[in-house]
Amino acid sequence: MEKFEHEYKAEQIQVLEGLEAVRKRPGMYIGSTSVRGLHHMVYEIVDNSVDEALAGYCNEIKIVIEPGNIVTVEDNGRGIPVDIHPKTKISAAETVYTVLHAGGKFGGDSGYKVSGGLHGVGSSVVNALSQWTEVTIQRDGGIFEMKFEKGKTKQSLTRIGDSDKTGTKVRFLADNTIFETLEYDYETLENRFREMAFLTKGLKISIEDKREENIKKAEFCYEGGLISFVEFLNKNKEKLHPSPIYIEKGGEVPVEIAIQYTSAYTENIYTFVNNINTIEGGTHLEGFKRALTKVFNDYARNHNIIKEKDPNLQGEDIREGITAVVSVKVKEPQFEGQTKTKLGNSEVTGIVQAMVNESLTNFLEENPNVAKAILEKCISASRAREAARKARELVRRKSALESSTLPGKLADCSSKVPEECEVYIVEGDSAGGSAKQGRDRRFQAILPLWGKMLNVEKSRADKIYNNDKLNPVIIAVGAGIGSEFDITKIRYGKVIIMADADVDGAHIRTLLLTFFFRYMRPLIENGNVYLAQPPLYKISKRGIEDVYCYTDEEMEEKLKEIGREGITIQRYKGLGEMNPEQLWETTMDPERRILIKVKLEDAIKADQIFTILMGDEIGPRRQFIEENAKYVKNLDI
Ligand code: TSJ
Repeated sequence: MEKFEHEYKAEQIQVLEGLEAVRKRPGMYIGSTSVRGLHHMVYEIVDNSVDEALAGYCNEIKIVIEPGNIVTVEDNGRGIPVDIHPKTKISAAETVYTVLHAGGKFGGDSGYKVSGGLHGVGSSVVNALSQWTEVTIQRDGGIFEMKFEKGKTKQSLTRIGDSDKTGTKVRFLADNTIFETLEYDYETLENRFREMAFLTKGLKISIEDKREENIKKAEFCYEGGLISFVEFLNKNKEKLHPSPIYIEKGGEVPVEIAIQYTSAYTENIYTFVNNINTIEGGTHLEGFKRALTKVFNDYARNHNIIKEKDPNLQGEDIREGITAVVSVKVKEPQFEGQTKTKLGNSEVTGIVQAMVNESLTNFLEENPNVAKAILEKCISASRAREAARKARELVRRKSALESSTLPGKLADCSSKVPEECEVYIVEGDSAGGSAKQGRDRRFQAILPLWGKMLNVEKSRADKIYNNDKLNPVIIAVGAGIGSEFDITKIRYGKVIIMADADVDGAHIRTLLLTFFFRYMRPLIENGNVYLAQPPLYKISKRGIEDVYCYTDEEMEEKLKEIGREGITIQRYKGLGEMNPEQLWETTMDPERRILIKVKLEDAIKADQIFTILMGDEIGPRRQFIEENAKYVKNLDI
């Protein structure tokens, strides 16, 4: 008996030490303590319910955000087991919630746990990083409840009533001493849950945001799974074949893929591992691309669509206009890359490749009309690529002869050392003029943008290259575009987009981000792209220096400090309203300015928004413009 108690204490101490470690270094467990990490808390809890759904015992998950940023997640699964562990005298439920990495120990494991996926964390981490948590479980005819504060048990599992239902409900408030903000972004959550519903066929996920008087809510359930996902992504596009191609295969590494081609010129391939969006791609994407190239080339040759003497179609020709979702399940995923969203498991390449080779070949043989429609597009892409290459060679030869090739509007800097040089891409001539006068010309170059906005999605590389708005950007950056982009040739270490904080400014930002994402992705991955942040307000008062405010909140704070007596407030509607000195002081001086480094996720978001913005449908476009102010704010996070 003595020994028994001793063991009990030792385990308890271990638990407390474990969760204390989580609170000491939260970033190591949840990725970051920014709003990204905050959202991760919700995903972590929801993933437990998704696992229950994958195991086949749950078909509904409800998420509610209450005033005060309290989150509730509820499912109709079996309920976390409540039986008491004979050795620890603690219920299975409490163990799951207090012991690091305790998930999945109780059988019923789907094998490909999404929970703990990205950062290898579990519900105990959420417990440790919450001010408080309440867990309610219905099973075995009863309702059970347990409570925690900052990871410490305040009430062990207690039976509080009877119930003939089953399910698990978790209600928690994230810890404001850990996270920089507790303010969830409804849209981010909504998008993630839509995505999860697409990835788990038949699972109903609802979200409700009750924080403001006007309640936002959405409900997602897709019987078509990935097919519905691709149809959703292609909603505003012209399709080359009526329904998505769907292929799947079970086994050690289950693979599920849906593909549909459109008349667009870009490729949209989304990849997931254990339901986590691998935005940096990886071995599964590699396998998919290789198989796609091989299958279409083989088909084209076997059916004499390309002749013996003709060269093979290239991968990029075959991916022009493709929309695809690739979802794989991997037991021990290795995540690499800048944001740990790149699959590293090398065995996955061959598995996906073999599966796509076989299934897609069969599909094309059985659907010759679809094969024909896609291959026509590939061949025309290949011809356009060839024509573009010739056009570029002409340009290059010309530029080798003429010595001055930089765009006329570019006011270059005197330094030629890329690491210390910056180029500001500025919308509008008047702002461009102020920027030229206000800059430090030793290391700051200014490129004013003018001309017609180009729809990147609806244009091929040759058109992009010759577009009057984008060509100067390409030449100024100096490293080419697309597969020929060479990061070692960039002329500036920082490429800074400077646009107004209004709808037009957001438009130009979105265009440029989409362009960089599509045609100079390494520039974003390498962290060379920035957004300048001009102030929104200037507060002037006699006897003190002018105070610039970059957000509404900052302005409120500053007004509290300064008081409202004898002040004038100027609201800047655009960069053009600032004189050169003001622009330098507030937005360009490295000592004082605020620069936001663009992350790959920001660019992806811009790219998705771009499709809506440039799509032919009026509805989504108006909606975008209405929600736009918010998007600009989100980018700042
Ligand atoms: F872990 C948690 F607290 F974060 C949490 C778990 C939160 C939420 C909202 C749901 C869940 C959860 C867990 N839902 N469903 C389950 N299922 C189990 O834990 C479970 C149930 C039965 C059996 C069994 O073998 O009988 C096994 C497991 C893992």
